[in-house]
Amino acid sequence: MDDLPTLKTPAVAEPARSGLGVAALQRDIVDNLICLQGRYPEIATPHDWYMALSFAVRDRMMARRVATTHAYVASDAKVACYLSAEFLIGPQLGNNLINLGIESNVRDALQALGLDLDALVAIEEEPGLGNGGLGRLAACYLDSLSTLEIPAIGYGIRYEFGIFDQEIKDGWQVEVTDKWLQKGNPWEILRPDVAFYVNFGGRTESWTDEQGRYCVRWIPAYTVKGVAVDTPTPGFRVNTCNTLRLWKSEAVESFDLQDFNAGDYYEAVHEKVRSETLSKVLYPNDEPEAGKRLRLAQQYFFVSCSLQDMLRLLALKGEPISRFADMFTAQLNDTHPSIAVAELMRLLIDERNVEWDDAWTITRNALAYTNHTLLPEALETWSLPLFQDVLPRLLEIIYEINSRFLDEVRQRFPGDHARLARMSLIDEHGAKRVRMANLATVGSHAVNGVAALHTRLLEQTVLHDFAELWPEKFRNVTNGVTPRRFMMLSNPKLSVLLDETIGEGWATDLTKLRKLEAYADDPAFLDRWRAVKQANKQALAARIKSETGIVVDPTALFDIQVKRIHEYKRQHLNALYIITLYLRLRRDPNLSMTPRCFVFGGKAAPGYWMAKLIIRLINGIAEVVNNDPTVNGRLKVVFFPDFNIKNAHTIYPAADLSEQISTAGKEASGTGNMKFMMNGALTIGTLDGANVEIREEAGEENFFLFGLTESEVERVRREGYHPDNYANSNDELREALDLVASGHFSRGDANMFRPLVDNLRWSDPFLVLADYVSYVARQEDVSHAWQDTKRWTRMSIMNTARSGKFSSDRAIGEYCEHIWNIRPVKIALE
Ligand code: M8P
Repeated sequence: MDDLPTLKTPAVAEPARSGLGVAALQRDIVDNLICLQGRYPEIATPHDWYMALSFAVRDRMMARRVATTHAYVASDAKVACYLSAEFLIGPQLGNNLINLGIESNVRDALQALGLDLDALVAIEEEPGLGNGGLGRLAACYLDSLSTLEIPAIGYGIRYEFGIFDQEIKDGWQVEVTDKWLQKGNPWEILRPDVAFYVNFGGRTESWTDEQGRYCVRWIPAYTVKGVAVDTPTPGFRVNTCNTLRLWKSEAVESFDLQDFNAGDYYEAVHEKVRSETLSKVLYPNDEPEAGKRLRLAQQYFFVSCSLQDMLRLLALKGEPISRFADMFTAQLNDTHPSIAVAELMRLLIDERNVEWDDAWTITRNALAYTNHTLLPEALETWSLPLFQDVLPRLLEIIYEINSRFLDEVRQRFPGDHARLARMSLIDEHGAKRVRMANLATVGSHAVNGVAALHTRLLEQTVLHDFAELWPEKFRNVTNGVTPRRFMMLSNPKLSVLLDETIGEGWATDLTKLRKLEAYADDPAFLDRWRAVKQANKQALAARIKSETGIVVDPTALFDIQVKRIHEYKRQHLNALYIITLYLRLRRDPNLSMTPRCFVFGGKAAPGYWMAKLIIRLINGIAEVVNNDPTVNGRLKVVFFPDFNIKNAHTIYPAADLSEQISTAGKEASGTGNMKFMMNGALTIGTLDGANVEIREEAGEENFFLFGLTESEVERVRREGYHPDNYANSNDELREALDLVASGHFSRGDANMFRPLVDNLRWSDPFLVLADYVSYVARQEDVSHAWQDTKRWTRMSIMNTARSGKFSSDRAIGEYCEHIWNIRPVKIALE
């Protein structure tokens, strides 16, 4: 017995599980290793230590979480519920340490154990529960909600498999399943006590009750159970610790049992598998595919659980149903949760006996809708037969909402049949479909776009008729991102420099960064600014080397485009510019040229062939350019595999130039553009999405603008766009396209990129060729500006200094004030 390892930690006065001192942390980490992991230090793997540490950190959030929940139940403050099919929260450990303010003590505690904090932070498998910007926005908003001490709950789906991991093989994207839960997730808390039933399929029956009320009963084909899985989300240096509540689907046990007893063992197992399938996998597209029954079921599943949970909490608060909208507001993150309109009506009418008109008032007052895209192919609609099959009762309710709504439109615009057809919740052109954006708009008291330009276009195009009917419903709330994760956590060197120059406090009032302007001509400050950027570039260069084997020069201009791969985002315009530079060097090997390192990153939807071909093209260019002795290292091209939140942490801080080059009118907002700006990158960009506001804030002298405006794009299209004319009238463009078509970047295979080149020449839906000349010209200005180090550094400082508007705290402040009417609740700890 004497040989067994024992707990050899010193006695510490500070309480277990909550003490924030170094010794208490050290003791509790070892305690966890032994008591939760069943390991001891001598044999513990880094992952064991990561888990032991994470549980120790999680413990430190628990008192806050309990106090927060208690305060919300006790107070009559309204709670903001953010409903989103995606929450791309990123790795949790580092962020939690920052928000709790215990990073330095934890580092010391680990050091005493012979461990390195950064190494443990790097081990974490990130929860990839989103596709891109939309899911990340939801996560930034959770951080701001807690930091601003706003009562809030995030509601979504606990996917067992998040967004796929991307590998690059032979230049092509290969998708690998994301097994993020394999080694366990220390941040989540399973709540078997918080569970709800959700019905699917079957039919409805109606009858009239004793009071003469028309009643409907839904007899479902099957029922699934949703169980809550909570992730605490602490605010930055406040006691508030809100909850991200994700629903995991399970089989309803009694169903299994019934079938089992009846002898139908296989049916019972099938039922279980079918139920668990619901929260199995995130759809890896950022636009809908026709007829995805499971996706509709996922949406309804998480929305129904969330609304039932809100009703449960209302009862817990001791409030009557009539006060629902005073106690809760539900923000719909795009149309993905818009079935909430019909489901809340169903819960109120069918299950709580509320009259239709009262239920409708409650529903509208409680719901608000954010639109994130104008792309016609991304506007969600569901085929009517599919909808009828999966959610028969909800379709009936949608019909009733529609009939009452169209009556209202008829009164306002008598005889305007075309308008009725456009506004109807059901699209009757061809095969009938349910229009989710119309449903969300009709069922909400507020509708917002995500950047000024986007909101204007929304009001002028997709939702024009609705904006005319209810102008007061529409607002803009320009997106924002959290400076805690995207500056403090990912760019610690910059954070220290900022603290030392303008004092602490900028991270919670980002407009304070303006104070930097006073230092923009201070040579000593400029040197320090450059040193920070240089160190970040070296770190990225090292990651590039280890991930791809490519050696890049950290003193070259780092020109970066990271985002989902999509034709409208025009990664291929960037690629054409690289080819242009390459051709210039081939023509004149002695050409003096600003050395550039082009970095790309981003995933393509698995079924999006053209996006995958663009990835292949970038890798083909990289292979040629990086190995051509004529180029002699002046150009480097890197496709950084598996762009995700974790990799983003090293990429944004290392950028000199941010590529925001979408076709004007297509990118609703963009949020990567903001992350680059905060970290001192200059932007080359079109007047699209939030770029417009970034340029306004930065000053036009600190932004490289190019390309057609949204109205020019429309005009060119109207007047007939012939991309081939652009190719023929510019030698460099024609040669670049010809070189791609020749097979030069595909090891001689002249067929590989044929579809891409033909598409650009003959169709070019996103006007790549129309913007080429203007893009190249602006890139020349970039190269020129880079030569003047002092001028460049000054511009870089100005970008950070003027990025304050793009904090998600500002955005959440606007939601609170204009849409939710919610105020902070201070949380006191015992
Ligand atoms: C749409 C879908 C439609 C159907 C099924 C799945 C979908 C998944 C995602 C989306 C979608 O719209 N995705 C977006 S919108 N991704 C984004 O990044 C967008 O939202 C961001 C946050 O507001 C904006 O910054 C981006 O400009 C916008 O494209």
